[in-house]
Amino acid sequence: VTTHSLGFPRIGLKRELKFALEAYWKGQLSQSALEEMGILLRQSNWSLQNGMAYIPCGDFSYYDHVLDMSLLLGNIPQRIVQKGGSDLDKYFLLARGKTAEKNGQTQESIAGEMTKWFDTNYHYIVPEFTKDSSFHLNPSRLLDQIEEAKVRGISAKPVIIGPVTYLWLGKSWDHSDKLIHLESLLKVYEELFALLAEKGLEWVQVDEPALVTQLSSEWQEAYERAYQFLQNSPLKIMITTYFGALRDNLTLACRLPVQGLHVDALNARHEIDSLIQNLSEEKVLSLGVVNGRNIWKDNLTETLEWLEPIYAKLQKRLWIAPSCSLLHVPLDIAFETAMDPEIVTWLAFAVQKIEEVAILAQALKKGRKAVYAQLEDNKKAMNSRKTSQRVYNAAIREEMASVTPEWGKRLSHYKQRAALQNTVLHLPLFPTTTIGSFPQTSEIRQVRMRYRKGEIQKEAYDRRIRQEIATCITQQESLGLDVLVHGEAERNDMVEYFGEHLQGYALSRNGWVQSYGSRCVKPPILYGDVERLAPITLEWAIYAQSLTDRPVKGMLTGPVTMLNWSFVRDDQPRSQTCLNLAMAIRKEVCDLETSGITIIQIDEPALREGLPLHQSEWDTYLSWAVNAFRIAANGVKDTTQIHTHMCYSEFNDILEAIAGMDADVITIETSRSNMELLRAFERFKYPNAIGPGVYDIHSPAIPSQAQMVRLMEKAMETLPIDRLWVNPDCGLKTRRWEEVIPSLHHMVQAAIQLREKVKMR
Ligand code: THG
Ligand code: ZN
Repeated sequence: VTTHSLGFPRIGLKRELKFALEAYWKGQLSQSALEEMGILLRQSNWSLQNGMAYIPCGDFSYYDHVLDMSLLLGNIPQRIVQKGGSDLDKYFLLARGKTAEKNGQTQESIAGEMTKWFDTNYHYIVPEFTKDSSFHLNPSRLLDQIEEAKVRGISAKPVIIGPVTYLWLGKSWDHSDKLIHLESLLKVYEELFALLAEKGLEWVQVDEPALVTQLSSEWQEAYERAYQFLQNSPLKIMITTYFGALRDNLTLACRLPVQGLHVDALNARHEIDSLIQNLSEEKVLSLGVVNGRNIWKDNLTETLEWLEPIYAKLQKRLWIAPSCSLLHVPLDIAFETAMDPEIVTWLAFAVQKIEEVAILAQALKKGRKAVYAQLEDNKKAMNSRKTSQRVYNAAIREEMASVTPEWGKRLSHYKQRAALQNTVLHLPLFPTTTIGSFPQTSEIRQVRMRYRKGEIQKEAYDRRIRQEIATCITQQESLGLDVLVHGEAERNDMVEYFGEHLQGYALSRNGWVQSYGSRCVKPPILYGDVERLAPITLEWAIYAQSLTDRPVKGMLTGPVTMLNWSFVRDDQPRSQTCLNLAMAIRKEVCDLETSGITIIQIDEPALREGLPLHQSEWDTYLSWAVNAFRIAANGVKDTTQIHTHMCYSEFNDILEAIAGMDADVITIETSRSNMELLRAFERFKYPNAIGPGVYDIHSPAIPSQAQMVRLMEKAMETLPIDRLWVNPDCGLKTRRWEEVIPSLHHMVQAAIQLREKVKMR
């Protein structure tokens, strides 16, 4: 049995790459020093994967591996090429853009679009195509890394994205058919494979995860064409699929004239028998047996029970690996010295997952006895997790069993509620608000960090946060906003923040996972039944409300987002974990209401990205996800106004579910799409109130009053004015006060102007 790894985290244990990149961008680090860091990280990654027979090469990236692929294929948009500069300059320009003043106010960014990598929390830069796209091989980066590996004696397996998936991931700017480019792309791949073979390489890993999605016959046929074209490749091709089962593409995948096929043996476990039958005798089958996306230890004995007969059948033809690239998990559990030691024994990060693959291979080759001690340790860990008092909470289980459909229903219909809320809230037409967070100064970040390290006492910390809340409220009052927020100075990442305050969650110190470019998240680990032991946000909300007569929104993260942005338990269905989270949040919602908070916002930015890859599973997911939101939100009186917030556009296909959430107000990201998104809401006849973002917070530009009036007038064409709110399109924590104050001033003035205009009509 041959072992391999599909890809490895590249950010570094202490996020070395992040800091090097950010210093380089600021001009504080030279290009050669940045590249020196790249060499160190690759070297370290290769040695950490040393137990594998084939080690990935080319999976390292300075920003994003899809962007690397665009460079490799010479697919750089003209607007970037025109700017000139080195390859690295162009690379970062396409990744991050550069905002340029135009006519003194509006700014133009030339960055590529970013979107989610399948159903993960990783974002890639979208390849761009037009009917005139052309490609050429630009292999120096990859070849350099291969040379580097060779010098170090690494048995490298280059990793690239396959031609069909590369096209599938991209966007056609002129709506021309992307598949017209297949032939010209294939010539570049052919040329690349010839070069790789010259380097003496044996295998190339060609990622084709699009094979786990629902493909039209055109795309299926593209697969046939692509690999028939490449079938005389001088090196062996391992097509890798992950994140799902092959389903309708199973026989297609087996038929492709390549030397190996990798499948996700967790998501496609039920297909493996059929794969073995369909795959011809000379082909290698690589099974992704260790979950590359979650952080639980694999049950090695169970996996072996299943794998041993397969090995007996396939012998040399069997390879094993993690299910996907380990990019989606943190690097090494060994450094989590502050975590509950019992929970640590249940976890495997990237380094440990490689070890697991190695142990499985040993057991297959030499018998379980050869790894007796490791298997016994693993059994102990499995048993500890299964029986731990930390996982089961009888009271919570009982409560969950008592949930009835009533819990998910408001008392009255939206129209009645809206009327009742008016009598309590007295909001003007076009009420103005923000999404929740205000700028996080480095000073306030430091205060949080020092409090966490025990360098600041609770009293001093509370005083400092209160001071920040007071400043934030004063600012909003003087700006004239109608519905205020406390500003979230006490929060780092929202999901991490709520994770820290809920029983059933463990937090890592160093569990960084790349989200995009130099940006990382530390997903909290939901290991057991979740319980809210004490109110979480109440104290801050009450304090903020005590400072003003205007309503202050309570600010919570919804159950679906908590689920999708955490590492969650795999011992029960996700739907049940989501419901469990919903009940904890519901308690917070009810406490806020009881304490006099009249508007409560429950954010669900991750609702859409949690959609299963296969459309046939959408309805089931949306049904339990929406239900969980409703359980969290709907324990309130009619007079309490529930808001929700979502970013990342493309709501068109899930509008029914969004309406099903029945929030009184939804604030969404629309400013960049110039309100296009609202058409969908109009077509669908979305029944409740909407705050279409009029201020693009992702840009440092200060939007003008006129610009925002224009956007709102566009919104008024499609939606009734008494159901429109005026707000930015996302939270303001990444912006600076100097940007936020004039922008919000313009926004409030825009609302005032709109009210005047309506009065005149
Ligand atoms: N929280 C979580 N997941 C997310 C988002 C989030 N996924 C999608 C989207 N938002 C990703 N966006 C970002 C934006 C900024 C950062 C990370 C993800 C970021 N991170 C800090 C960094 O890398 O320096 C670290 C933050 C920290 O100290 O905790 O800036 O909002 N869970
Ligand atoms: Zn947002």
